[in-house]
Amino acid sequence: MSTNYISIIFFFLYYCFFFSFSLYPSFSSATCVLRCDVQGICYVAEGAVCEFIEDSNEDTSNENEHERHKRDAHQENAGKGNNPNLRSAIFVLSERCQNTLRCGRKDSNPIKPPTKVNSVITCCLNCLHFYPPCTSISFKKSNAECKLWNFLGLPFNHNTDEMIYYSIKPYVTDCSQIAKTLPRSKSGRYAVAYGRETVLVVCEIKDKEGWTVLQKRQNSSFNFNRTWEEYRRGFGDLRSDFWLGNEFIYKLTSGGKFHLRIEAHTRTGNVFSATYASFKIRQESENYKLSVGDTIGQNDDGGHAFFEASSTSFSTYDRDNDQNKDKNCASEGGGGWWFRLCWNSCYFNGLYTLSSKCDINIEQPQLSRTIMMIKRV
Ligand SMILES: [Ca+2]
Repeated sequence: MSTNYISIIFFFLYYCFFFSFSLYPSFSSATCVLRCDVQGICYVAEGAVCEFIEDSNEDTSNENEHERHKRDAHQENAGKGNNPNLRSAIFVLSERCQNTLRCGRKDSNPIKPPTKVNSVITCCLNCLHFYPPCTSISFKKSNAECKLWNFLGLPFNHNTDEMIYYSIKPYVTDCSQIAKTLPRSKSGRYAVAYGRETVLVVCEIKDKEGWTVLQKRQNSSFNFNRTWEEYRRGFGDLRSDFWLGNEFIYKLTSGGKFHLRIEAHTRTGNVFSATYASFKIRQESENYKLSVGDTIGQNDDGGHAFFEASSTSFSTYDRDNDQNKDKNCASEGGGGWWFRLCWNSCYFNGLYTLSSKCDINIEQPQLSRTIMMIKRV
């Protein structure tokens, strides 16, 4: 199938997506869709509700932008982004963040110095231009100052009468699609579509393959002994230690086939890793039951130690779904996981200091950092 046909299908799905939202007046009234053709000319999509008029005089005073144009000269005819497909995005008027993991935290500085632009649309276009890492904009009405940000949602203590915040609504749903659509993308945080929401995820991108990170721990200091609700919604900080959230993992993995990749570092400096042929979890009413395939990597080791068995339910200290009648495995070692009979304390979310029972080869290591990530296949 040629790229053009794929683009047409994308646009069709995209419009269906948008018009399905237009059934919700409160949402559509805050939605503005910008479309950019292959010549890089952008316009407001038909049927979209925008509260401002596009001004074609883009700010060109920024030296870095100029340098970027020169560097990306071969893409000039296709617009200013990494890929013309991704220049078509919905900017959704940001709502206040209630969940800092989903929305991302406001970084202390914008991703580039503020610029003066002619309109908020120009500011949005600049964000598309730098997507990724730009995922949202702020536009100050009084002095037309445009800032590009790497977070989603309106920050707290913010006066919306003076400022406009918009977030991008992308139509990529995971890091695999980002790596394919954006050939020069690097590991980092990206915005992906998640039903009606836009969420930030962490992508590990190697050899043009994108992995969506589900879990990351860099040391034992951050508390992973959390409630069912916290594991359901996700917790932590995408820039350091986090659990992406069972509900998100369920919805993501139910939409395709994924490989799972895990890596565990021990305190003694060893690394255990494995790639599994498949990974999926069921919905909450089925306790996010695990379905994981066999390991497939050439140099896999220790993979068997991390999952007691497929078809085990997720448990937390306040929700016992394991098959041990005498106790709650999650209460014993801390943290949420897919426990069966509690013999495995080598799971990634437990108390690292109690993980000495890990039975990986002949060693009995304590974990020092771990990562779990999935790739669409
Ligand atoms: Ca039990």
